[in-house]
Amino acid sequence: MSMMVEAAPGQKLYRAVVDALRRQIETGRFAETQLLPAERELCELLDVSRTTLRKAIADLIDEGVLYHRHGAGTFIHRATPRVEQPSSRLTSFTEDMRLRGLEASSRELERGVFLPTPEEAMMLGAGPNERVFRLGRLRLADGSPMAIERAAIPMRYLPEPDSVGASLYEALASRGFKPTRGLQRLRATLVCDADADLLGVAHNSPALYIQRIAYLADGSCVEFTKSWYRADAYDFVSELTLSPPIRKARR
Ligand code: 16G
Repeated sequence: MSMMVEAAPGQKLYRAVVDALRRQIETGRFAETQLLPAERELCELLDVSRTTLRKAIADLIDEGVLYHRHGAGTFIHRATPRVEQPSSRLTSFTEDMRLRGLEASSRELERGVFLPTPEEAMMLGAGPNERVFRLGRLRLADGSPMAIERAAIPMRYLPEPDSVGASLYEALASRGFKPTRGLQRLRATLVCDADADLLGVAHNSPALYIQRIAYLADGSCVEFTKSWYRADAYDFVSELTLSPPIRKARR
């Protein structure tokens, strides 16, 4: 099985290797192990030098297609599930993934009780001395990173931060504080390098930055969360309706 590559006129040979490897990955050639064959084997397959291959692999690592694990080799990122999310429903990540038949999991980045930042105090309508519970998580679907979420909850709703397990909304619901209304702001952004590494995407990749403020039925604010969703994994879908006709007031 050879994978001969030929550079197009004006194209550098290593870029032709990038294209050839990407095609092979997309068509699932190395899918079984997710481990890229050894350098020597690939050089033979592609009939290129080590230097050319290494340059191509470095580009694919930058693009987030491959990643290197020290001492173990070069791996292919698992295909990320693409998720369509109605932007008008107040659901939790765990519920959203369950509805799609995907298993939600998290890697915890931060958990603790802090004095609020001015932004948190303002968004939560909390006093400057009212402590907040902060939870930062990398959220995964079937093991693939989807989003980074940093939530702040006034302590009075979650006095025992350790009681939060896999789902923040479940923990709030079990104390009778499930949010019933939310406001969400969404904008495009580029991820910082540290977040790109967590999300398994190339540096400077685009992301959807979302701020959610969630309220209880009595109007008090229970959650302020900032999230960075992978742009290649999430579609936020909105339903549009005609607004009801404006009636002229009768005189
Ligand atoms: C969603 C919410 C987030 C909330 C989380 C709770 C968006 C953009 N964000 O991801 O604000 O904190 O769900 O999920 O939808 P959990 O109950 O699974 O922890």
